[in-house]
Amino acid sequence: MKRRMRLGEFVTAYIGKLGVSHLFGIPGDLALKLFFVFGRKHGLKILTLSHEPGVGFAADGYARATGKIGVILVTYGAGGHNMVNPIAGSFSERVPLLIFSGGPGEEERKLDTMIHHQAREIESQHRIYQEVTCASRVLTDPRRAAQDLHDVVRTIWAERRPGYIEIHRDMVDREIEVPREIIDWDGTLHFSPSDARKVDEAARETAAMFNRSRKPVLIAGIEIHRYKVSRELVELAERMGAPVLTTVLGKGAFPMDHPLYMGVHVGAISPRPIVERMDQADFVLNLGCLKTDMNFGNRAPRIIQGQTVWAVDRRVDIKFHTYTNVGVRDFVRALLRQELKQRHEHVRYADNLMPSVSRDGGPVRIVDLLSEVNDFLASKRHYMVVAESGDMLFAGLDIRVPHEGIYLAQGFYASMGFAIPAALGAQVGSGLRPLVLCGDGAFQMTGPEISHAPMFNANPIVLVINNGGWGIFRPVAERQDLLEIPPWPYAKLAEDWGGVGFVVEKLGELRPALEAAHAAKTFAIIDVRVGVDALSPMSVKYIKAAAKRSQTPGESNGGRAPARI
Ligand SMILES: Cc1ncc(C[n+]2csc(CCOP(=O)(O)OP(=O)(O)O)c2C)c(N)n1
Ligand SMILES: [Mg+2]
Repeated sequence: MKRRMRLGEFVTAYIGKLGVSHLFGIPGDLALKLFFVFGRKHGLKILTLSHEPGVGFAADGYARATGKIGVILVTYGAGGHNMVNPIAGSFSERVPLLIFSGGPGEEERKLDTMIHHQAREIESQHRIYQEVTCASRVLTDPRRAAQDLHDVVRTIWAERRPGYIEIHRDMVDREIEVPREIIDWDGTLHFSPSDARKVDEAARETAAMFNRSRKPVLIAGIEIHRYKVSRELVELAERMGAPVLTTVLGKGAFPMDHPLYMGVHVGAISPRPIVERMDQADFVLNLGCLKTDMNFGNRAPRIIQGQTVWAVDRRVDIKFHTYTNVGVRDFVRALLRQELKQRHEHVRYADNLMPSVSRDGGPVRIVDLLSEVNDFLASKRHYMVVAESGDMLFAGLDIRVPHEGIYLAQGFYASMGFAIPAALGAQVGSGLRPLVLCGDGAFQMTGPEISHAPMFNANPIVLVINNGGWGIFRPVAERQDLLEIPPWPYAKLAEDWGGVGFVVEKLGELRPALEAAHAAKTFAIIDVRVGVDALSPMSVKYIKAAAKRSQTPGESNGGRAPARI
């Protein structure tokens, strides 16, 4: 980096300092210059996909799997607006992304005409992004541009959320001033500091409550992951010797094969042993758990008054008071400095899987499919699992990825189309091979992005759970025909796109297909034909619980209550 640089070159060098290896994008005329500056030799590795939503999910998967910032480039308007949904998902689920958009230059703005790709006003796109980012700037001032970018990136890191930078095409070659502080900066970013006195007092109070309790439980949420405090959490859990649960969104924040891991807590619809253990709890320590409907089985979280500590969003709620300015990372570390009375509870892992007595023959049931996938994963290393929205979002809760494997899903925002592109980005960033659980409907949204996999040596194994439609709504739908989707030749498409394809019609064919996919160097699609009404045990519980709650007699849907999915 130099004191004076062209803006495009500065931005490329700056991203390099962040330790980010890849940039995800699709160019357009208003972003073309920047795209090619980014892509210069010795610049960044550029990954393009077919459609901006795929690009956004891929960058999100990269960020989730690596803990780095995912960087995106889109063109203005058509590209930028196409990208809004994935960014909104990353905003909700606290994924740090940096989005660059091109834009019209000064000369074009003076033409006194509308500029192609424009929606309402030139500034509209920036305004839209202000809703779904934690910081945003249009880089127009050569004296401030470097500092503006640096400010946005520091906020992205501190808040674990996307940030937006617009660079109009005539700015890319403009010379800018780079402050000495940025030239000297080593690329390290910091989380927001906590108030040390409050951290200590909150930790002391929490430790005292824990030490007095007889049946403590620990619940780990997504912030544990995002604030990179998983290792310390394992140490804390071992010091406490108490069972650890994760939330739906936080699945993967605690190793799934750790002896203290009990499973996923989904409020009242958790597996029975988890519900029973939670009922006995006289102290619940929630670390980094967002209070979302999905995390609590669509109910208000049951807070045992006076016996719950909740650390999230930089605050710690204890009994009826709150410590502000306490980040979960500092809180966990402070808890490790306390005297903790170690328990030695024998924890049994619990899920919803009760596979058929005979798992061979017969059509594939989801419960058996999940058991088969778990058996497969138990014997393998270097896999991650990515679960798509729809039935697989709930089904995935019963998947166990051993050996500290990564588990990715949009457990709250739940956008269809996430899994396949996210798996591509996650593999490129982490090197782990993704096993993707994807409904046929979701595959038809972004599944074809898998055709890019050979271009960047990615080889996910995709299980397309083929029930011929948007199956999760079948139990509550008045008209089944409205949920049907066209049959795609998924396995054949895999072959045509440079991968391998399998069709599985009987459960006994699944394991051989998984092993053959495992042995293949290319990506694989396994088209698993399941019954039209096949659903995972978790979805069934979720739908029943939702229906029970919202049932009002005499509704026009014949008493079938809508579930929120
Ligand atoms: C982008 C987006 N559009 C719509 C939805 C609503 N939605 C949730 S699940 C679902 C159907 C899922 O069908 P499929 O992928 O085949 O999974 P299945 O439940 O059949 O296994 C729909 C339309 C959504 N979550 N995201
Ligand atoms: Mg389906």
